[in-house]
Amino acid sequence: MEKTFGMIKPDAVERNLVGKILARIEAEGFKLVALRRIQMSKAQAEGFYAVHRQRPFFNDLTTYMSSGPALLMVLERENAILEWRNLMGATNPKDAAPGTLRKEFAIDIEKNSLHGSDAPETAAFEIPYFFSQTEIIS
Ligand code: IDP
Ligand code: MG
Repeated sequence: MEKTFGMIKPDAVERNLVGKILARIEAEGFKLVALRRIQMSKAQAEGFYAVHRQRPFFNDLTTYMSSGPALLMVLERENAILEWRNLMGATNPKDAAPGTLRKEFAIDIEKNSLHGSDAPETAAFEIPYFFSQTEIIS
């Protein structure tokens, strides 16, 4: 069983989409092994997205991510990292395949409703960025 880090971003929490998204996650065979609702600080968002520091969208992205509450999740299933990326769909909802969560819910390339780790090394950074070992219960 593999674990990945996921988020329901502020744009989706604000539009009351949490229940619909969690239902879909469970229906697709993921187990929610950790869950928390927070509003991250700008500094926390900057640390989380440090890999994107040089990108032109970094300041807007970290402002948006700290603008309201988000849901933090650790998801577990076989091949969780790839399967969660597949369920989310492409970063830009215009490119997201039918049936993906971003196709259904995302507003635009920035406010794209969901986050997911993109590789094992990323999950290994992102999970402990927000969760302690005792909060993750398989
Ligand atoms: P990902 O979330 O699909 O892994 P990344 O390239 O890692 O996509 O980008 C992180 C986040 O930054 C995206 O989910 C989105 O919110 C935002 N983002 C990515 N590219 C752009 C862009 O070109 N303009 C504005 N925001 C962007
Ligand atoms: Mg990414």
